[in-house]
Amino acid sequence: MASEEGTSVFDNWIFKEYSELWCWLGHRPCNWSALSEKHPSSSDLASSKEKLPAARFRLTKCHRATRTNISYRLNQFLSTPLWIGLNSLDFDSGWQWSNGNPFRYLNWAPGCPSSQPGLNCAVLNPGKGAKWEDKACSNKLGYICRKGNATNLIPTVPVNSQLSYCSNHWVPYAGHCYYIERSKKIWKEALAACHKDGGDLASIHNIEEHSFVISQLGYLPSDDLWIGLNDLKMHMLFEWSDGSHVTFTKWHTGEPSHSSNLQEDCVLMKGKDGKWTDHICEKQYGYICKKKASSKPHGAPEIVEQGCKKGWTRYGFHCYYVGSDMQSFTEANQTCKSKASSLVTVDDRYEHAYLISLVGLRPEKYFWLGLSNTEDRDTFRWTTGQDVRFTHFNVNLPGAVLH
Ligand SMILES: [Ca+2]
Ligand SMILES: [Ca+2]
Repeated sequence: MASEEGTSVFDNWIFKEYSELWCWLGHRPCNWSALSEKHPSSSDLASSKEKLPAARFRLTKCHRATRTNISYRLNQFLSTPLWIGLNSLDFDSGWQWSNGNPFRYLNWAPGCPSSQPGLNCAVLNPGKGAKWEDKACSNKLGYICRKGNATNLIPTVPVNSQLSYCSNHWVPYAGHCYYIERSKKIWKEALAACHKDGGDLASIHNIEEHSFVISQLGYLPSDDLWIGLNDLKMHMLFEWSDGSHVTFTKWHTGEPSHSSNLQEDCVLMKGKDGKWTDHICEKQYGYICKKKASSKPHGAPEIVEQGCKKGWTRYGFHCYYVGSDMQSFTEANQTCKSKASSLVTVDDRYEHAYLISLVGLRPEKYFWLGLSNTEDRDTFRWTTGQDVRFTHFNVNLPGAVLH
């Protein structure tokens, strides 16, 4: 943070995150509560957990300075823009923080970010109420570093090793159930519909959950679907409707656009990558609901489990069992045989999706299928001998048959 001019005073100031400004005068640190000019109910803000960045600073504990001389110093020494971690250097995405934190709070200066190309990095401009502006990244400017523990922002995803159950149209993943509803509703009615079904509009907490939603729920590139993210309560601060922490964001290029003439307070998932965009809540779209999974099967799955032994689950005409001990392919094959079954075959993408829902909850990373080329190096066969009609090999695999 060193600056050529005014170093002695400038160096005595430290920005702490975005919510508080600390000053050092003599040997005494002074804590200033951050208030926003825009919000009249400043006492509420000051007491809330989510303090807004400082547009004005209120002196609380510093005995050696007055508001006037602090304002004077701020203007005098902190009037040059300073780089912060916000950037749009990934041209396929919207603005993001360089440390991977979710971009959920917006504090742009009026007219920013501009539509002009090439302005891909953000500065905090103390001369303009500490608001953010977009600038060409090649500018040489001062900067603010942030040190410390960001782990409180890393999601604590409960590892649910128990199988979880979802009824009817809900699809299970990691202890929750999800479904896409394409009947169009305004955001609030979509939320009410999810509530009525015992859930909430979907919240998405990490890249894995996001991938699950766009790959396993029947999500289409043509979809425009409401999710739970919104900034209805506090403008420019995005929250999940289910009250969970915002740990992850996946914005489209140029989003959130926070257009000032249109009140865009609700978030849609759209496009082939399912990225997010803030949009007008009163427009009608489909939506995604999410709820906690049950640890016990509901009525319907119990019926379909009929005909399977305890610990096995049923899909279509077959029963499935996921072994939890680590075995070689040959051992696993033997284990299945000893249970009067065979290593699994995958007939189609639906069965494939079912298997993902079975193993998605498990701590183990890899599971043997019944597919191998142990008999003939050039041909993959199912151990059951049935025809291979569906494969889902990873890119450039299988290596053995590529000569
Ligand atoms: Ca908004
Ligand atoms: Ca928008």
